Amino acid sequence: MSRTAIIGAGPSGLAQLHAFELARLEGVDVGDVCCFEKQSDWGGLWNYTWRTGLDEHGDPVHGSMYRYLWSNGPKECLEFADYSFDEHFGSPIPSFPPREVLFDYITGRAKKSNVRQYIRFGTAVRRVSFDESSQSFTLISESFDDGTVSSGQFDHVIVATGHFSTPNVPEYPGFESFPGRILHSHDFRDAAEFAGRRLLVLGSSYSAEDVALQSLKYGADSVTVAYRHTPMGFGWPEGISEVPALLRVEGRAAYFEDGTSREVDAIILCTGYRHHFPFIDEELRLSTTNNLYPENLYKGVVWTANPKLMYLGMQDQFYTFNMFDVQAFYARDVALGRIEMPTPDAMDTDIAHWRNRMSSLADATDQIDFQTDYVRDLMALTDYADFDLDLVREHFVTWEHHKVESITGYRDRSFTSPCTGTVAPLHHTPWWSELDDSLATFLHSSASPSNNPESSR
Ligand code: FAD
Ligand code: NA7
Repeated sequence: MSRTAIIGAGPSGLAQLHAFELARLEGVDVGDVCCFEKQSDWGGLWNYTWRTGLDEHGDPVHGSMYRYLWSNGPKECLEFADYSFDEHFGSPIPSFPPREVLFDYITGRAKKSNVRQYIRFGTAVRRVSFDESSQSFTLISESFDDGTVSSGQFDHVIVATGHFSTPNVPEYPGFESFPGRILHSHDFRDAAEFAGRRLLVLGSSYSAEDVALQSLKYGADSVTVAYRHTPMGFGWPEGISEVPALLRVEGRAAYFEDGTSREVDAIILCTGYRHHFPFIDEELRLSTTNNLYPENLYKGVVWTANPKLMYLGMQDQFYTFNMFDVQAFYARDVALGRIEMPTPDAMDTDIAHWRNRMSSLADATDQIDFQTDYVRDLMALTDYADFDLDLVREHFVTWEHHKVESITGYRDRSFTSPCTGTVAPLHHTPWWSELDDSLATFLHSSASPSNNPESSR
């Protein structure tokens, strides 16, 4: 019997389990499928933790999400083609749900397909190696329950451990004597902590944007955002301003490239994350920056030097859950031998084609088109349920325009489902004045609570 290991039970790992389970229900012999998850529950980053630093076992905390986090893209752009929001919640819900609502949705499908039985929780993978003679992987894992270390042989390994958990932490002159708190966005948990404070945020991408807005929303006195290369350039509400790169801090004073300086009370490094897989042997280990088409992954999934090893969700992401789904279908079909791998040269040529195109992308619309075409390519190679991909592409472009029109108001817009055609209702309270991010408040008066008995937490 063939054996497949999936590492991680976040959205990508759950997509993989779901894909195998669908094939099994169709009567396909999928062999033995085993998922290793180091946390005690599923959902990956969407499984919120208050912890920072080390977890209860002394392992690095995986979670990077914080209280009051609301989806930063329309939910219609990530909807599972085979499990709609309407099916899960029983009636239409607004387009930008808070974290708890998306957690409920992701895990609702996993409950429906009954894949929890395949997951070993509280089990961290410590090493993955490949033996040429047996053509199999040895996977060493540690169970947190009793501290036992186990070794298992697998024909295929699918890495779904995410890449937004190991922070990239730069240092600037003066940090060592700064008389306030310095933290990375990975450790940011509650914007209310910074009420009344003058914040300095480094970075000019999604985390910088959201941490700045959240902090002001929950009472920060002011937020200065320092960009390294390009400002985000949104029409910020009063209290947020952008300045060029930080040079150094002296006491509380932060000095910037344009010669200006400001006193600040705390510094939040929204400086991105590192792809970090210390548990994988070097010749099998993906090493990449955060980009839309990492090197050495054929179809963005298959490790070219050894196609029995696959990685999910390693790209920078416009698309998320539905892209992970299509990747999971592709990985499953490779593992089942339904898709034949081309020669190494042909794989390299295909990767080069995508990476050449990536290097000429001029703006966000080009990037959205690029990832749309990537998802389209994989959809054509799998039997993942059809959905209106062109509409999703259009939604992403519209969403980008909405952000330019109003960075505090873009979440108050409504989109149409590419799966069901449902038009989302508007949330009862504008996002900028909605301080409560609970599932109960969100569903109240915009939709009735889930009528799916499987969906409640
Ligand atoms: P993860 O969610 O990171 O899950 C990986 C899993 O692997 C975890 O459960 C982890 O415990 C497990 N794991 C790791 N190492 C091991 C090991 N050695 N052994 C066993 N298990 C292991 N996306 C959106 O679509 N909308 C958003 O609004 C959004 N907001 C975001 C906000 C933040 C702050 C961050 C950091 C990301 C956000 N994302 C958002 C993107 C996010 O990457 C995806 O939504 C999604 O969580 C990725 O799923 P994943 O399964 O690939 O990885
Ligand atoms: P990203 O999107 O990878 O962005 C990282 C940002 O950090 C980016 O603006 C970088 O600047 C900046 N950066 C990196 N190193 C430095 C240093 N040394 N100094 C200053 N600025 C730096 O990560 P995010 O956390 O924003 O987003 C990741 C996910 O979390 C995403 O999916 C969201 O949905 C939530 P640059 O642009 O290169 O000048």
